[in-house]
Amino acid sequence: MRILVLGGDGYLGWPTALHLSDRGHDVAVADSFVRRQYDHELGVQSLVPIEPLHLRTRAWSEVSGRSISAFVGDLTDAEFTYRIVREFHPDTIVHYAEQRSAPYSEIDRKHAVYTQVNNVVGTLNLLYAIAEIDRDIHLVKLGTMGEYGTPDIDIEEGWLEVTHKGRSDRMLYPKRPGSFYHLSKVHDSHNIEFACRTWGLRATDLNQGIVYGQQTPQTARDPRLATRFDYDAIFGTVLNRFVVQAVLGQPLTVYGEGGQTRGVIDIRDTVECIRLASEQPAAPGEFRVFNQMTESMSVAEIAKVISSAYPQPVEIDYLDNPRVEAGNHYYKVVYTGLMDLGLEPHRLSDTLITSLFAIAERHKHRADLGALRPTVDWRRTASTPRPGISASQE
Ligand code: USQ
Repeated sequence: MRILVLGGDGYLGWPTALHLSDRGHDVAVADSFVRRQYDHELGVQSLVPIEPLHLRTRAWSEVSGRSISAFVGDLTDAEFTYRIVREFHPDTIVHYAEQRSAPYSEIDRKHAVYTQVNNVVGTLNLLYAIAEIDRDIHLVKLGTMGEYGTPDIDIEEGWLEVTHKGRSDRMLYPKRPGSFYHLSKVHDSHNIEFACRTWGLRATDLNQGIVYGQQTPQTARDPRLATRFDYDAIFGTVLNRFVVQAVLGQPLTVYGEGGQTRGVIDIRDTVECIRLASEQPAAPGEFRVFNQMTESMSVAEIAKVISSAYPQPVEIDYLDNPRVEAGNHYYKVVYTGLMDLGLEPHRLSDTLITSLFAIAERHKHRADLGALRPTVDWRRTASTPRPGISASQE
């Protein structure tokens, strides 16, 4: 199968491209390198060093004998988007090419506007490109569990059967997201569903939970194939951050009392979910939704798991929550769709945590302690992400 991975230079896009290539697919990646620019903007870097894309693809062909071609450009540039779809002519497009940090989108007006324009317009250009070039292309789009928020009822897989005043309908599950970033994915989901209904496109929307881990069997084959490991308060996600904080001898930063519960997933399962969804596509006209997570845990539980797995004593700091989110809430999610396609989940285990500690230990000299504390406050309309660094992007 020919698969085009958009955002193929990122934390998950790169390992996904390798996994699909390893499984015999013809893979191309497209990326604008904006993720690397956010590092410059915020004055941070991935804990694990990463190679430029052209060296990554060269290393992969040396190691595997397989080639991955690369396109450089931005999906908000419609001409670029049409060109890559026409030139590579994929069977499947895996779409990771979005600004994916909630805190980044909450820095100030500029970052909120940037996030929504970048994500929504990029996806809209892509939908038009598919509709005009080949409606049979299957779109596999990365959404987020955060689209749902934390409703006081069970979370279904994308759709909800509603009975209201004696009548029933199958409706998109109501969304109550918790940041302008998460909202951008809600808008995408609605646009994609509309495109499926109107133009007969086939799409899978993957509502992914918080990813943890840094290695897949393919990235582990050569240090030049490594993917990012973010630990800063803007792009680092909770479990990976706690691992790095423990290794640095810093307190784990639990926001609020840590009762907020989220779906989580191992990076090795992420790449496998993409393969399964690609190889078993949605039907023409179908907007298929899967909840891409393998277990749920509260932030306090994650902190406990990390602190008990680490051999030295670990302190936990309960900080005033900079976000606006429910602290203690009901959380029950259906996530059977991907298992029905064949996913065999890796649950969070001591082995994985120990190997993450080892990765963090190896690179801890690259860490910047000043990047650990949260600086973006949801209640304010303008935050300074790093003292001394003024964020500017539009
Ligand atoms: N949190 C802490 N301490 C920290 C960092 C985070 O308590 O040091 C808490 C947050 O308040 C939040 C939870 O941990 O309740 C998750 O935060 P996160 O930064 O790990 O993840 P989030 O902002 O939700 O975003 C990440 C990815 C995003 C993806 C999302 C999946 O960056 O792209 O969509 O996870 S989900 O969380 O299911 O929406």
